[in-house]
Amino acid sequence: MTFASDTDQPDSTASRCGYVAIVGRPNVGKSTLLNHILGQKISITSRKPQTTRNAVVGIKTEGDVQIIFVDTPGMHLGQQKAINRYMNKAATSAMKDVDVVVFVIDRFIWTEEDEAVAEKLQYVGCPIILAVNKVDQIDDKESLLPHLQALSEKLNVAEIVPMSALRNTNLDRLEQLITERLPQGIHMYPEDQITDRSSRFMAAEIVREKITRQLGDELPYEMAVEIEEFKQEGNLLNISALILVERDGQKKILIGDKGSRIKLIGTEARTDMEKLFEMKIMLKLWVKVKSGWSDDERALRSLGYNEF
Ligand SMILES: Nc1nc2c(ncn2[C@@H]2O[C@H](COP(=O)(O)OP(=O)(O)OP(=O)(O)O)[C@@H](O)[C@H]2O)c(=O)[nH]1
Ligand SMILES: [Mg+2]
Repeated sequence: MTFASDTDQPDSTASRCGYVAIVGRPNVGKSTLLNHILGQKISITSRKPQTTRNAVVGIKTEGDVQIIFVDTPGMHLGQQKAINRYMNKAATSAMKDVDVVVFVIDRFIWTEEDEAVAEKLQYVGCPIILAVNKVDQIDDKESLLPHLQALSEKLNVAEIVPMSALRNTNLDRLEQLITERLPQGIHMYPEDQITDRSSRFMAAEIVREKITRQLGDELPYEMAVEIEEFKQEGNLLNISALILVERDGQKKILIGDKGSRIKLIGTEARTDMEKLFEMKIMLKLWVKVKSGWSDDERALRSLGYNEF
């Protein structure tokens, strides 16, 4: 016999919740994948490697399932400044204590940095799903199959999913494979929460994205953004951001002819911020030279590159 109170109870065994780390070398499309799975821009992206600097959490809740994704900085070799060490550490640390790892690679390309990621992954205890991204850029689709076969022989992964983050191809399949591997449990975040990052962090990241997109080659990663003011007055959000560069020449490039470049960066950033915060924004940008910040542990900590 079934009593009313029994059937009214939510089915606790149906509820799933877990952590998923998105890892890989720089520029393979990790942040694009997170944004397209969430259907909202949480993590900044660009054509340039080393765009993501901090682990960024994106939360997707659909019915009984909550997936907590952690987008990570691309793991890289070679550069040895404090900022590079920070980024690699943030990525390595995000792999620990998750329920699933999504290892993203770019089509058939396999570099020593991919190899280094694969080596690190040998020590994670959870299932690894290999996401072969950017397949929209493969003309000869027939060539995909033997390649996937070779990867499955070489790597110890639970699943291999060819996909295109940018074109939303096969993302539902990836999500399904993730969901199957999540533990049962109650949800950690409210249904409508999409990230654990603060509005200030998001604002700084938007400015950094616009600079990276506009000036990536000319300002090789030697730039940081600090929010100095973040204040709401009525319907207006006042944001003031300080852009730190390493050298005087970089400041000139960033400001541009008669301030044209910085103005464009400001306009683009403001548009994105108005969308994200659903409010009118007054944005002020300042540029300051602070040489050595990217190799100075203390300066990094004061810029928020300290916890993961
Ligand atoms: N054609 C194509 N381009 C893609 C795809 N996914 C990402 N990209 C592009 O690849 C570039 C890098 O994407 P990101 O998402 O910033 O890469 P990432 O792995 O997060 O890079 P880092 O943060 O530097 O580690 C961007 O120009 C994206 O538009 C895809 O499926 N197809
Ligand atoms: Mg990224």
